[in-house]
Amino acid sequence: RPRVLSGIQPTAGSFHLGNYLGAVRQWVALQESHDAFYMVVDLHAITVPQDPKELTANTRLAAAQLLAAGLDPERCTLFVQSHVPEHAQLAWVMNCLTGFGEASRMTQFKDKSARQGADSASVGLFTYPILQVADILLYQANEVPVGEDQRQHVELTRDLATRFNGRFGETFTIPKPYILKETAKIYDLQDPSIKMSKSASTPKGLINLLDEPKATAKKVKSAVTDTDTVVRYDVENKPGVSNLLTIYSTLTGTGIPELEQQYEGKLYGALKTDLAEVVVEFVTPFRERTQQYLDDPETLDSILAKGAEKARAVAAETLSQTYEKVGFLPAK
Ligand code: AQP
Repeated sequence: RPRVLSGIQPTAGSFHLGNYLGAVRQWVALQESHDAFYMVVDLHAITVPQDPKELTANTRLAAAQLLAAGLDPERCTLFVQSHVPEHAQLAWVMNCLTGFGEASRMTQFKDKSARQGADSASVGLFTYPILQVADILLYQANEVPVGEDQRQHVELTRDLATRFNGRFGETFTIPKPYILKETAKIYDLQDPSIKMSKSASTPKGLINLLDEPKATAKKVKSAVTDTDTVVRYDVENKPGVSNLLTIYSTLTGTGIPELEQQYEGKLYGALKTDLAEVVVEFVTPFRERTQQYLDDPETLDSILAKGAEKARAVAAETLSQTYEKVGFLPAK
């Protein structure tokens, strides 16, 4: 079976609809056909300041949400990044292989550091993509299911893997991004020109899956559309409506042309009211399942411990090959 690897940050507490539709939903599907490794990336989280207690709680919360979304520890390997020390170890080797200019071209760093003020951004935030390179290469992943915003980091991974293999001999599998066109980018409900994001979206533009369903319904109903009235998928001219159709279609499995037909002659209000119901139907059981996992932290921690053990077996093997290729004297 081909292997997949992906991760999600524990930062903000609740996942948002962009995280779910752009990434986690694909993770659930891929555990059926792939040897799947999924992790909560707490090392990535500390690239921006975190409250330690919140970080611990949010790491469990992220794992609980992944299980609630449908990850099955019998069918995939679910773990916490810091439980597998090889991530940081391989990242160092990869840091030393990356050009400063090459790292400076990563657009996510440019965006995030501009928001924080370039001088206060950490060096960790700058090297974040290289840690991601190590995450992927450690597992010899063939595919990396992510949203469009991560494509550049997978490209960097390909470049560095190719460079390492060329310089030291065949070591790493060259991975490919796995990005579904339809849900690659879910947009902010209030500003459909930007992606839905926990750091850039306003509260009204962001759907957090764990929020009160009533508040969520309200946000859907007040989503920005346009001055036209026709429900039609047209990203260029009708980005707001198109975004709503994407969300509707993915959550219900109804094709967009069918939805266009269903809302022919109806106004945006009808679409929004129905979509609000669809979203509430999705988030209500999701919230309940998440809470059930949180209510039993021992079981949750033991799932993560087993996952880390499985992950370490693979990661340790790759790291030891890498160290040998680089020429580190083996420890006796
Ligand atoms: N709007 C989105 N549409 C589609 N996919 C998205 N992803 C994030 N936003 C969207 C995908 O979610 C996965 C987990 O991402 P992450 O843990 O890196 O979260 P993030 O990128 O920190 O999420 P945000 O909200 O985008 O955070 P900020 O604002 O800090 O950048 C990834 O696969 C990502 O592609």
